[in-house]
Amino acid sequence: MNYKRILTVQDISCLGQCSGSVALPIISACGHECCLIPSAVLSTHTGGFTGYTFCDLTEEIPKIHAHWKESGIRFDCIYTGYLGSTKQIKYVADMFDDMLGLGGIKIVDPAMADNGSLYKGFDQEYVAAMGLLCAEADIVLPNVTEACFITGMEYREEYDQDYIMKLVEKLDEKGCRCIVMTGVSYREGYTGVLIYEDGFYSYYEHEKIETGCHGTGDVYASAFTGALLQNRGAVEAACIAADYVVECIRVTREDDRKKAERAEKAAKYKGPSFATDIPVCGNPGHWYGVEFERKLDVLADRINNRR
Ligand code: PXL
Repeated sequence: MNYKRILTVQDISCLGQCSGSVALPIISACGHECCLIPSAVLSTHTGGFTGYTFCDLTEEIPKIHAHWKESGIRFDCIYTGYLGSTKQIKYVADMFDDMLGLGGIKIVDPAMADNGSLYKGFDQEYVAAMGLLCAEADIVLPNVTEACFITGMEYREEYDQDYIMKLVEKLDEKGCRCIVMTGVSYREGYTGVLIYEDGFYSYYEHEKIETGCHGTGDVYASAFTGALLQNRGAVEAACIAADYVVECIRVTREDDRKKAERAEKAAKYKGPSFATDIPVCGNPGHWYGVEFERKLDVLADRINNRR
């Protein structure tokens, strides 16, 4: 097993099972040290909640950077996700320049859009800056929407292989060297990951669970990073992460009915609090994220070749 020191820069959504809150446990489960610079602290993520709080931590980044530099800290990998402002992208680029050890890897998940739209709070200036950060990365992990924003290509709900190839070509022209594009779906019921590396394409298709979950892009990128730093190549790491995400969505969605039944029983329970058969709340309102914790053991076992 490798034991690498990975820095991730992304927000902490205090509730929402995304970004920093999933990167820490997933990368740790893959056997690495995971250091986190929170780009912002939000009460929840922005996808579906209203009235969330947002504490911008942009100006903390150069201070943390300076302290670490002074202390001689280096990382084996810097992996970035949701960044709170355009200025942060510049600060991250500065860290790319002088916080990586020899052979250190730069992974950028341009977490800014999905389903044809930008997340709340992002604009074209942010998109342009993110495009430049992607050009500096060793590996980028966009979904189809993000790839469209970065390249300026029109977003389509339905497409063929030519469209995806064109998208990859344009990302390549922008300077992206290794591309792991998620959510590439050529037929109903299936989706997959397209990997473009050293001029070669690979495609890993897997089941598409119709009611997807929020935050799966972050779960995917974290698992990919953890696997890659355990000496898996980009293609294998992409497959490991895809299988993990599918399993996580399956457990989150599969027993919605069972959860609703358990919650109903728990709500009706009138027995003593010391009883051993108190019904457990089923958590049926879990619409905001994916229950990635329930399959962490499977991911760790696969990374350790135990399964
Ligand atoms: O999952 C991406 C993400 C991360 N962080 C915040 C978000 C989102 C997506 O909506 O709002 C704060």
